[in-house]
Amino acid sequence: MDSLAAAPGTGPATSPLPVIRKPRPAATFEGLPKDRTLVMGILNVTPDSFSDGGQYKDTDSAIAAGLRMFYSGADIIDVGGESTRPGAEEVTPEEEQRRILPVIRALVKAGALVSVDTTHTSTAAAAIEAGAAIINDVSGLTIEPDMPELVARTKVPYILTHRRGDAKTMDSLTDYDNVAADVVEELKGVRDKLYAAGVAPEQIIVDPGLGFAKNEAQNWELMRNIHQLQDLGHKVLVAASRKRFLGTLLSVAGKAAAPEERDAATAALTAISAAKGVWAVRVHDVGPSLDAVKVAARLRH
Ligand code: PMM
Repeated sequence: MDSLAAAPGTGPATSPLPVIRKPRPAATFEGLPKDRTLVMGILNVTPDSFSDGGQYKDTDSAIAAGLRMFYSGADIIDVGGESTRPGAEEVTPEEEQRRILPVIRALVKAGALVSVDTTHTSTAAAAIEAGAAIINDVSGLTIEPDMPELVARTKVPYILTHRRGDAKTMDSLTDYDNVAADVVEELKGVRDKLYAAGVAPEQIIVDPGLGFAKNEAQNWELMRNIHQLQDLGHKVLVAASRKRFLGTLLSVAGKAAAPEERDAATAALTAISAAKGVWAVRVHDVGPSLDAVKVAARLRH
């Protein structure tokens, strides 16, 4: 059996690395299932992500968590090295790459389809070199102007997330006339920058950016009107997993539910998103969402 990392690759889920199966050819974007909504598992290799804080802060435990998600059926593993939660501190691209590149290489070697969650062009380029097949950029192109050129040149799918401002300012930028219509208009504006750089329409996946410059009511309003994003003609990704608006919904005696208490509500939103025909959901807890998308697919067909 080939080992993917320096650490021994045996043992149950509680040991540093799960059993590592034989390396397989990496999955391809074109090879993803087309008869149901896809499940993207979240792998934040950060010490400060809001919802799984500190869980995967070293390479081996991150690889182990990614492999567990892959073997439990995640279609895509989304690997990120910088927390994007409101108020988070920025990390340098060098530190971000130090965290994520070994993890990406190991998951690709195991046969997983990996997306890279980054706002930095240099990190996206290095991740593609390491085998990542999708760029997941939550910046909405507000940070690095050369990202469209990289997307055009590499021809990889690109997740275009709606947002306003940065991690420090977004919570104060929630004035919309009509949140769904405004998000669609603003996404169109950013999409035009991608088109101008030569990115093809089928490369673009749009994301409403739940929680990024949206208050609780606006997140629900966007979920209710997700068809308006679908009408843009691109694939749509919904990333609601463990977000603050779910914590607020599930509050008890005025106290928001903790992130790890939001997984059932996340799976409920996955089922609803899948019933609405979105392309993919991005979630922390892969198993229940995978069941939910199968239920929705069975009902639809
Ligand atoms: N949210 C976070 C991180 N990455 N990517 C996309 N495409 N959409 C999102 O809404 C999104 C994202 C922040 O949440 P996390 O800390 O749980 O990863």
